[in-house]
Formats: sequence, C-alpha cells, structure tokens
Amino acid sequence: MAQVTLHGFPPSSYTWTARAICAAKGIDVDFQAIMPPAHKAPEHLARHPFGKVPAFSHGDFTLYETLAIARYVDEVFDGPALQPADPKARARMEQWISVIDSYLYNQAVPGYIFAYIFPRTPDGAPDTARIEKTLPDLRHTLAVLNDALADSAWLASDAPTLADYFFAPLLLGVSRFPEGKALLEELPNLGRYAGQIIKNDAIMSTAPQG
Ligand SMILES: N[C@@H](CCC(=O)N[C@@H](CS)C(=O)NCC(=O)O)C(=O)O
Repeated sequence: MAQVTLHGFPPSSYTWTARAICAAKGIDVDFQAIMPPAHKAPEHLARHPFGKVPAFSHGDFTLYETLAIARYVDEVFDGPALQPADPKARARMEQWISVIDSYLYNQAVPGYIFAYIFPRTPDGAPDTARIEKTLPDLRHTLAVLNDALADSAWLASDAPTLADYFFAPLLLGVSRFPEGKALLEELPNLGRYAGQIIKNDAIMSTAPQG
C-alpha cells in the first residue's frame, strides 16, 4: 500500500514539486491525477478549501500548501535530508522558496507559460502582449537566481534542497518556449543548473508527460 496520497494536476509545477520531493525521499505515492475543473468540486474542496493543488494525506493526516507538505515529508520520512542543518544555509533555502512562491511562479506560469498553452485567440497564436509584459520581470528574477548559482551547484547547499525542487519545474517549464530558452543561454549558471536538473532522477521521473 502506498505510504502517502497526493491529488494534483499532472502538469502543475507545485504538484511536480511535491511529487519530486516524495520521489527524492523514496516514498511510495498514490498519485491521484485530477484536472480542472475538478479542483473546484466539493470533493476536492474538502481536501483543499482554496481549490488548488496539490493536496496530501498520510494516513489520517491531511495537508495542503506545497511548502508545508515538503517540510513534513522531509522530516517524517527516511532518505536524504532536503533541508540543510546549518541555520544560514537553511535560511537561504527559505529565502529562495519565498522568492519562487512570491515572484517567480506568477511570472513563469500565468505570466509566460500560459501565454503559450492557453492562447487567447482562436488561431492558437501565443499571447505576445502578455509575453512582452512579463519578460522584463521574469528576466530580472532569473538573473537574480543565476547570480545565486555563481559559486554553488545548487541553490542553498552542495546537494539539492527543497528550494531546488521548487525551482526546477518552473525553470524547465520556462525553457520549453523560445524566450525562456534564450534566457537560459544568456544566463550561463542557469544553463549549467538546468543540465544538472535533467540528471536528477526524482525530478525527471515525476515530470509531466508530453
Ligand atoms: N500556495 C499553493 C499554490 C498552489 C497553486 O497555485 N497551484 C496551482 C497549480 S500549479 C493551482 O492549483 N491552480 C488552480 C487555480 O488557481 O485555479 C501551494 O503552495 O501549494
């Protein structure tokens, strides 16, 4: 029997983060794929009253919000520690997760990726106005993260921490589209980092298909 259950949209970056963290800990997950509009149905609102994904359970214990899930999984299960013991490195990890949640997610997902995958016009053309509006902010955030990776392999330590599992889905998502790909070429530490991410089994084995 699976150790934990996760409900989420397979393509969602937060769902991918939670799945990858469970995979990094070696946990057997019962992944229940749902797709919009099921996240607004009463059954899912009972798991997540804000109608978002992912939602998690471990026996009778239920939880939502990806950072809470991530910390719980890291602390309760065996496997490699994904949070540094050193207070400064741990604070740095928290800083990057907050940057990703507060700034990068909205720039990368609704601001950029959705402009390609949910076009506003019937001909299916990308929403160029949205892309142009978002790009300066997205470039700024990615440049800050690029600088953070100048002297270290991963964001907060010499091994992946929770921060890297939050960042990887967004970076790989952005790099699927032309401006994002160009940004990775412009920002060489991010290019190198993306090369490491695609060798990480926990991240790649939980990647959305297609
Ligand atoms: N703060 C939440 C954010 C989760 C979130 O925004 N998930 C997105 C998918 S990546 C979602 O559920 N979107 C559906 C919606 O907003 O209707 C967390 O950390 O789990």
